[in-house]
Amino acid sequence: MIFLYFVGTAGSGKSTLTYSFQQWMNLQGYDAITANLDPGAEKLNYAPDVDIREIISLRKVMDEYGLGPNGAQIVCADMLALKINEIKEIVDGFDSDYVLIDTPGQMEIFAFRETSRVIIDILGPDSAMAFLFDPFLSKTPSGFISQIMLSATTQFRFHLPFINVLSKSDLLDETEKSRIISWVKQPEDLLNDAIHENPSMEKQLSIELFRVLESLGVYKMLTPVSSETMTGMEDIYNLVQQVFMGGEDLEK
Ligand SMILES: Nc1nc2c(ncn2[C@@H]2O[C@H](COP(=O)(O)OP(=O)(O)OP(=O)(O)O)[C@@H](O)[C@H]2O)c(=O)[nH]1
Ligand SMILES: [Mg+2]
Repeated sequence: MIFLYFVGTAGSGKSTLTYSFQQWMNLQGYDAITANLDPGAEKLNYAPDVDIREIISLRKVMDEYGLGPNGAQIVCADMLALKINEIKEIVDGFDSDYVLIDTPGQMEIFAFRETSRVIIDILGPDSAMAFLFDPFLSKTPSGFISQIMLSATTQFRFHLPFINVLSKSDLLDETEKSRIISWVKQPEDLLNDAIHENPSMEKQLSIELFRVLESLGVYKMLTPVSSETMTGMEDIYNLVQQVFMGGEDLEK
């Protein structure tokens, strides 16, 4: 069983991509289930095969402990870790090749909490993470750099095979897309555009910073995807296959 976690800032398209990637996989004849790990998801635009909301309710935790939504999310994250064996049993029951995991909207709750590591470890050793770059935040150099930092932080926390995807890429025009791709390929372009956006950034940023992050593999590659046009689904699949099977195709 391969576990693929979709992580990204609020509204970056995690839930939609979890579902559309499952649909793409199923169409190709691969076996994949979806699991929602967000106890606070008010409305999901798909019906996950495994749903944490059936076990833990954010609303109930808020009422019982007299907490606001963010405090309650943290309590839920801890509860989730305590109930992870129960969830693992449900997931294992599906005996699927792939488990696509939709993570909480407030990404820091998943990315920065120790409990997530416990959850990932217990669910299964073959895990990878896809970090979604929000297309609107990615349009400006400063927004793009913030997301590189977030992606890097997440990679350092989990030490898992990692892929960066440019989410909802159908919402960007060709010029915007190629500018973003050039930032990934040429750190000099990113630095120049950042300084052009705000000259005072020259003091805060240096090309060495981008070079270090690039050489660590933090943002070497950014794959444009879209749940709207189904762009990039095959790329995600191939990247994950490379990690776990050395590129060999799964049996359909
Ligand atoms: N055009 C376009 N819209 C998209 C795409 N993916 C998601 N959206 C829209 O973006 C909005 C947010 O998508 P979600 O999938 O709910 O994002 P999320 O990251 O799960 O959001 P939270 O869980 O609330 O953090 C919704 O209105 C989606 O319809 C895409 O590929 N293209
Ligand atoms: Mg969501």
